[in-house]
Amino acid sequence: MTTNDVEIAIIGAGFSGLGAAIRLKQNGFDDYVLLDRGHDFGGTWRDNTYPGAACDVPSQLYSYSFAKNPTWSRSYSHQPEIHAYINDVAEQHGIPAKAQFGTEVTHAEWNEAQGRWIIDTERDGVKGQVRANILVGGVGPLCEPNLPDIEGIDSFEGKIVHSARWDNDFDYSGKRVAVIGTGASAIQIVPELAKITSRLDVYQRTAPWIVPRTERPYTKLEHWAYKNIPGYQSAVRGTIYAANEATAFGLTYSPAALKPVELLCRANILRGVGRDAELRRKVTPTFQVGCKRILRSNDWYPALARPNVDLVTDGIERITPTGVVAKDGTIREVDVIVVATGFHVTDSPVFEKIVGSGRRSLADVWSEIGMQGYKGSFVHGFPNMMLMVGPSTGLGHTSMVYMIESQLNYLVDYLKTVRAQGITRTEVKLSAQQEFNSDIQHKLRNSVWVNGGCASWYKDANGNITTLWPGFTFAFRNATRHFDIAAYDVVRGARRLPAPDIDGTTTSDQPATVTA
Ligand code: N01
Repeated sequence: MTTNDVEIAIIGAGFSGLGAAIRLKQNGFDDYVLLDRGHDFGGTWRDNTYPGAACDVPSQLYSYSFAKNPTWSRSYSHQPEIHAYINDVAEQHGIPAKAQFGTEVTHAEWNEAQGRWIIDTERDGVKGQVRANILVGGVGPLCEPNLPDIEGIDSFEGKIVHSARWDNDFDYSGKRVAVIGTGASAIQIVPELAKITSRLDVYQRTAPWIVPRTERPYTKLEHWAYKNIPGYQSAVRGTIYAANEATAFGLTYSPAALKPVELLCRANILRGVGRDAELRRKVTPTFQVGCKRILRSNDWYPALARPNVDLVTDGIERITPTGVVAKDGTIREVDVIVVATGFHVTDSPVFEKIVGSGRRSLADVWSEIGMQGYKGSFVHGFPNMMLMVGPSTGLGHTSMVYMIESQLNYLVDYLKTVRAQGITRTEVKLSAQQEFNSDIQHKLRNSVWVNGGCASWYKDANGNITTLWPGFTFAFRNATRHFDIAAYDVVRGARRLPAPDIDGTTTSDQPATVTA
């Protein structure tokens, strides 16, 4: 087994983990490692390669503020371009040398005696260990595919593929395909598959609200302006940001203010479906706009109106070896089932692998109190660990990269404080965490997510919203500008190494031997 001793271990090389690595390097924290099970940077933008995968936040805002990209080809970017952007940024900042790809974190446990995290890894079947004073979790909430628990699904003899684990080597053309789900992923997949499949059955449980997608290629003049006019790109970015924040007001405090959005969605339905009254009825949502994520598409409704596409709203009774049986008894034989059923967000299997004080995992703690943390970053019982895109940081209206960069400010200030004050152990106070969460729940009480009459992945098994940041994102930016040490119990002093290892053997605090 190989071991690697570092000051900081970052898990995940998506927008969060890469951003952390860059900001650490810029601020003189060089003793860190970046672990990722994939083979390059990008996280969810590396993994989601389904046809039509694209971002529904404008390109100008969906990028790091410190690495603006004047060459985005379109106003909304598609997955290959975002994936390439993330890898380019990593190269420009010299991060690849710090990354260990193909490295799965199998377990990470806080060792109180040693005052550090013991992180077990596996790479090509070879076990390794990273020991770090501080753990930064950048695994993201949309990484563990949620497979639907439908009777008989395991008996299906054709091909089953999840939207986030797309098989690009398989030839879907001419096939009979069933798509389960009508969320953000499905509405991008279906229009593309509809063009090439012989039949496409779309199983809808809940119709989503969908606004038009104002996507277009940038002109040469715009590209010139982004490159050559100082401040122009920042001004465009700022304008998009401000417009999006207006939606935050409606979502959190006054759902009635979202009526114009609903009218826009209704017009989108009329334009896309035309005269087919039955299809219009099926695709018109019955909950308040904004309660689930508002989607963006111009081609979803026209795709549903195609003669080879059938929108099934009767629900799925079971799956047989050769097809899908709807609740009305109709059997539809298919060659392929696409499950676009989202992710384990509030019940991620990753939570079982992260074990804090008293050998209690995140799954143990959160199964009792719900997915709670302090400022989306620290969790009581998990010393020296900061989560990126942790509880209460999700958004329904603007770019997650803005939230990530806010957390990066907090991370850097935390590390500077720890270094300046000789702090060896930091744990958020339970009282601070509880107060923070009561405030979040108080702010959510009038929100559309609570009152809009829908079920969504924003809610946990108890119906509580533990995923979203209520209100304006600049409030989160302000809350995370400085590390507020008063909210934490800290221990100062020298590190207690060498010390007995987790398995009883003795380790020394020698420089790293890198996992091969
Ligand atoms: O997943 P979802 P997603 N039987 O959870 C249905 C981000 N994203 O992968 O609504 C039948 O939204 C479920 O039905 P219902 C974005 O944040 C961003 O599409 O629960 N159906 C729903 O229709 C997004 O919110 C982009 O009734 C079942 C669908 O499956 C998040 O990822 C692009 C079912 C799941 O929708 C997740 O989106 C793509 C069952 N047993 C994704 N179980 C951008 O553009 C679930 N469903 C940035």
